[in-house]
Amino acid sequence: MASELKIGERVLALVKGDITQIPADVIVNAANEGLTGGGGVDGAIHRAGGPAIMGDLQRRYGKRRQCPTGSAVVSEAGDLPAKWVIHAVGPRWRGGNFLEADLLWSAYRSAFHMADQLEARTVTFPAISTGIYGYPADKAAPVILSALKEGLEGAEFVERVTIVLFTGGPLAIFEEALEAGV
Ligand code: AR6
Repeated sequence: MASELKIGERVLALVKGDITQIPADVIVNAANEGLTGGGGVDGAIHRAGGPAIMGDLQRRYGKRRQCPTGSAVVSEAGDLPAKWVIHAVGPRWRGGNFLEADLLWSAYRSAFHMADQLEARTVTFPAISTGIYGYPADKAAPVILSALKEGLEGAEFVERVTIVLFTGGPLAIFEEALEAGV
């Protein structure tokens, strides 16, 4: 099964693991619109990174901060093995007729663009929206892979993007989608 796609000198890779344990210039978080922290990967990132992340979000974006679905913001990474965390907000799955694919695409493209502007060379992404927000992994995988492929094709700095899947099921689904062609 394919776990890497080469795009010229650049690479889109899939790995199984805990995103908080993998060093990268930028770690992308699956956040909510209020940037309040929460469960899933968001909880894990704030726990592992420590209070510096929330403190920095507060400083940059204020108490009433809002990050609309499909967009992203940046903070420092605290104790995580990264320079920055980019907090991207994916859509809740509502059956597929509520622009979910467009919003998921936009969350990935916004986060990617921000990482490239920060001159990141390595970026890790979780499978945004596919946990608490209920987006089926088999429907999310082609959207996510093509958004990141397009990002890599136009990148100035980003050389390696890794999608970190927490469990084996989603990893197999992403591998299959990569194999099927992006
Ligand atoms: N490393 C990598 N992936 C992980 C990790 C981890 N440590 N932990 C979970 N995942 P979710 P969402 C996977 O629910 O669906 C929060 O409360 C998980 O298995 O984290 O976008 C936010 O504050 C799944 O495949 O994010 C929002 O309110 C994927 O990460 C809401 O959840 C995304 O699952 C966002 O929901």
